[in-house]
Amino acid sequence: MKVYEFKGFPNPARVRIALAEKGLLNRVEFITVDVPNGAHRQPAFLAKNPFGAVPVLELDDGTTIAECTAITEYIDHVSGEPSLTGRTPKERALIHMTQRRAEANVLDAVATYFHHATPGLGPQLESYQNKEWGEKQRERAIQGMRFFDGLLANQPFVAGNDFTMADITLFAGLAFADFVKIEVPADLTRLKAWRARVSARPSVAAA
Ligand SMILES: N[C@@H](CCC(=O)N[C@@H](CS)C(=O)NCC(=O)O)C(=O)O
Repeated sequence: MKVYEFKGFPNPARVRIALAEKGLLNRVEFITVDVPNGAHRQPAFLAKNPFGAVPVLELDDGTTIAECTAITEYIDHVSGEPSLTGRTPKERALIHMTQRRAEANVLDAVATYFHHATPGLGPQLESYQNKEWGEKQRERAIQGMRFFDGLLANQPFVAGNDFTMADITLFAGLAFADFVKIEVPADLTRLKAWRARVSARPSVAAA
């Protein structure tokens, strides 16, 4: 398997964490796509992901899989423990619901702030920016953080008792928030405690 990525970027980090959780890091060849210099918008990479984004997983038969959730589904079913996407219909539904909420309300909101209300990837790559929309998404990200802080009042991880793909997405969202200087509000103590617990996982340290 190959993973096309740019190390340190938030979405590639999601896949690295999932691979590490499953003990599969050594089965993957990582290939750097020079995103800051626009390599992801060149034909060679667009042939792998027409939407021009990393990460992309390439299987040995040449199949390419983009979108972290889809990649995580694949990884999760290549090897057994721990399950990141759930085993029962109910677990799977709750994990996917929570993952999507973390993605839309934290990670993607922060990304939109980055691309629209900051210099983002620079003038060559940020051909359209809407500062007002970006600022709005910053507010959305903070509301999202607040939502997850509330959720953690009753459970150790965001989708229940176990660490899952939903925690990975939220963690990547908060890391991106740090990078763009969106602070987690001081009163969100449960979210901060959850983050400290997740940071201590070897898979997260390795990413
Ligand atoms: N929904 C996608 C998001 C992928 C994504 O936005 N990746 C960023 C890097 S963290 C990227 O490639 N950005 C390129 C750009 O914005 O031009 C996923 O889950 O993989």
